[in-house]
Amino acid sequence: TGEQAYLELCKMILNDGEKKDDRTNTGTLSIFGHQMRFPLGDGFPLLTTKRVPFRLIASELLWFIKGDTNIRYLLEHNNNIWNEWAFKKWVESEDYKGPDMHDFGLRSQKDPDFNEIYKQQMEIFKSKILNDAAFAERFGDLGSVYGKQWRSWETSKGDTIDQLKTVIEAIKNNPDSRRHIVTAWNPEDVPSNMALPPCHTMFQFFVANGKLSCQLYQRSGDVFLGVPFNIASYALLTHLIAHECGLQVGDFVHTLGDAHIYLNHLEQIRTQLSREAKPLPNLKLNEEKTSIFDFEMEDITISDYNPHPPLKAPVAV
Ligand code: UFP
Repeated sequence: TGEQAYLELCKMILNDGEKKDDRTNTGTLSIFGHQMRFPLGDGFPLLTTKRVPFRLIASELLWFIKGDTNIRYLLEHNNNIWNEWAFKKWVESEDYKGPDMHDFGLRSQKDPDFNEIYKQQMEIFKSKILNDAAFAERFGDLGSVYGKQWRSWETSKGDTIDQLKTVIEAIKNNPDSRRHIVTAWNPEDVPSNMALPPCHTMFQFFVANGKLSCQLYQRSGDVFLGVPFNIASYALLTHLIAHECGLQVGDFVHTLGDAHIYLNHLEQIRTQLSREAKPLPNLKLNEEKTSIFDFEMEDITISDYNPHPPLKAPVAV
């Protein structure tokens, strides 16, 4: 089935991965330089060997596509995946008057009492973002993340470039071009103090036989937790752009730099590998919408998704 390429990557890392220290002090098994290919015509590549939360992937992608960098949109869609990054700015600011939150990521995993206090503060933070526009403006914005680089890349002259709109127009008007590229890696914005330098660094489109393909270069991939999201996200992006351009879908090609499994994910990966993959689900997009910039969650539907149960694992922070 269509997720075989992913399962083979997992096996390869378990067999040949080199033990390596990493920024998070968790330790990984890693390989360097790997490519997977997902023919999107065979079904939508949302893994079936464990449940992957498609709604979170779709609302995050729509957030990027809109060029939005404020977590308010995500919270309105019940999506909490970027909360910690904004929360950090708040608790480190003058405005924050609550209990000490230094190192909240590590401490909340290790200390159950602290975890309760942390969760309370996070709930306060979320409700302020949702209910107070001025607060959201100040503390909900993550700055130079994907939405900004895709839709309003800042030039040295002080104006902005809409890479996503430009690439879509080029696919329509000059499909054979070999320059259909969007880059999120902006060296000027990647000083060592940036919270999370972009993992998906650049992507390119290719048109042949009326089909649109996409290749992503991902510099670093957490193969158990991150990569299943990344595959589905770029597959969805490819479908959306093909839809707007009147093309069928070709392949999603996923190229990874450091492809790693964290040492505290090994058990979960083995469980997943013991499961039998099921048929891939199908994606349906609202035919009445033409521009991807007008898409909302209700315009995107996944059907026939009958995965194995979810598998939980700690996120390395
Ligand atoms: N990571 C992913 N996919 C993502 C994302 C993060 O796999 O979309 F945002 C993982 C890769 C790595 C960690 O394990 O997060 C980032 O750490 P580093 O910047 O040290 O590579």
